Amino acid sequence: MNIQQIASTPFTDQKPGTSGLRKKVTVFQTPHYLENFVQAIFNCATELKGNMLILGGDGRYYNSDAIQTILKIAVANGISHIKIGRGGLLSTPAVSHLIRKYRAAGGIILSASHNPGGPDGDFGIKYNATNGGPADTKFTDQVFANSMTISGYRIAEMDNISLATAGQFQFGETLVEIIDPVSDYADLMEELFDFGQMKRLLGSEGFSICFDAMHAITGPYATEIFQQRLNAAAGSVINAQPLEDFGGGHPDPNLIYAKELVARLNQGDNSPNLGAASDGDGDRYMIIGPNFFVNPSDCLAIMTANSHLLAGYQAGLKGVARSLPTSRAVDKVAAALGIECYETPTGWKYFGNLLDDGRITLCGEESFGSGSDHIREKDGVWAVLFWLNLVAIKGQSIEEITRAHWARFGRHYYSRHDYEGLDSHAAEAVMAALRIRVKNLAGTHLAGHAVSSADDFSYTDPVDNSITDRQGIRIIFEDESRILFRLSGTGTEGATLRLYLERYEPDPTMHQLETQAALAAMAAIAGEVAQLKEHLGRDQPDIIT
Ligand code: G16
Repeated sequence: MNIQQIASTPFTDQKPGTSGLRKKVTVFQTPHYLENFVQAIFNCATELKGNMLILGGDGRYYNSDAIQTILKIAVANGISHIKIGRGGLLSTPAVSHLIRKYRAAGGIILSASHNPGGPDGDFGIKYNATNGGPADTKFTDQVFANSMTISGYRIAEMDNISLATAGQFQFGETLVEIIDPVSDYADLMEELFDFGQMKRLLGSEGFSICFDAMHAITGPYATEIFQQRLNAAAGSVINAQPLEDFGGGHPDPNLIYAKELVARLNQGDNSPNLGAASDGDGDRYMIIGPNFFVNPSDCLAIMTANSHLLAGYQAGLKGVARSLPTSRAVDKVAAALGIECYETPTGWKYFGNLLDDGRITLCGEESFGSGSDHIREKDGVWAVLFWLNLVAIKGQSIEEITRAHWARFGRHYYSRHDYEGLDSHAAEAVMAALRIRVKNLAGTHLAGHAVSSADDFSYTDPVDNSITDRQGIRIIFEDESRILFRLSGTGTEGATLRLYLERYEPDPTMHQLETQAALAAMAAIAGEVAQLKEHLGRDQPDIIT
């Protein structure tokens, strides 16, 4: 096997964000761009040498090309065994599981998650470590530093291999295996949930589901699990074929982008009983019932309150965690259960230590993600199975389960307002001004609402004591309402300011309000405190979820 050493010069913009390096496809196509970054990963993850690597992606445009390139660099860097999903496909949760199951040293996932794909769309690359979870900030900082000084990369001189069918190839010292992307993951799901119970429900008169794979990675997974293993009716999984451009859609499972699903669920008596959608790489999900949406923060709280009913979680929960901007609905449940509830910065990587240290069993985020200690990623299909199994056990609808939860724990009205495509300097100016403003807010009143505390969130990891600061401005009111501001770390163009609004309502007679109406006072306070109109020239968000 001939190994070439190719000289290259550093790119200055290869700093990973909330979840890996995300850029336009055209940026990744720049000569040496992908190669430099991948070599920087191998330079830092020295444990990969002589060990196993898992490799796959969400099937978006450039996925197959990138896999061939990464494979050649991996061979040249002495990786002894590489497992690649057939067709170059692997969901993010499946990669996490495969790393753990086969004791691989790490995994490379090609995805820009819920961002659109295609030649003018987005691409991304993430590295997951030996525990199966997203590499921590210490590692991604090292990769960034390495990318800034890199002088070249090693690449094996070999032809492209066929990814189309399962099989094995030997290249020098490296065994390359093309594997079924679905079966190991589907087997794991059978261990965690009661497939018999769900089969009976799906076989009963008048019960049906609709899973919208949004032409992204979960199509093959959902088809195998729901239609083959659980006998859901043919056609229960829609948009099941992964496409390079996601069919021109935006593979983000929310009420705005999962339009076809929402229309099917809102067609009266003929509506399926449970609707679900998942994103580009299969870690996000949305759950809806007929004319009823469950916000992701409530999802985590409801899962926490009911997990003891599910086969895989009957031993009880060690603890739970949520990211800072996720509503505090789960905090109420944790308090009732007498378990710890951790508050982390945004980014699944911050749950890794808590999971590895056995401190938590469930965790989740407002950004349509929930997960458990079965892997080290959030997991869309797992979450949908959790809900389906819960419906089978309780014999209640999604809406009934959610309303009963609110009646018991109170309702957290919650919404996220996104201001997209901002000039980065203007967005930074909003945050800089807020950092100053919050210093003096505690003990004051904003539009008649008493502020109990206000700060820029700093997180001390209880396991390794590492400190991550400047993670978001939070203003907390005496009535338990909250306002938070932070900049997104996953965009590829300009900046996105996220404003998170929350109001706690313990009184069940007040649980019927429309969400935006319930949060109108908080939205007005937020606009005033951050002087959004003055800084951004806008007073309305682009996206409300
Ligand atoms: C990623 C992270 C999540 C985070 C989300 C949004 O999800 O894994 O932890 O909540 O981005 O991040 P931001 O608010 O910085 O845009 P995904 O599904 O995009 O990989």
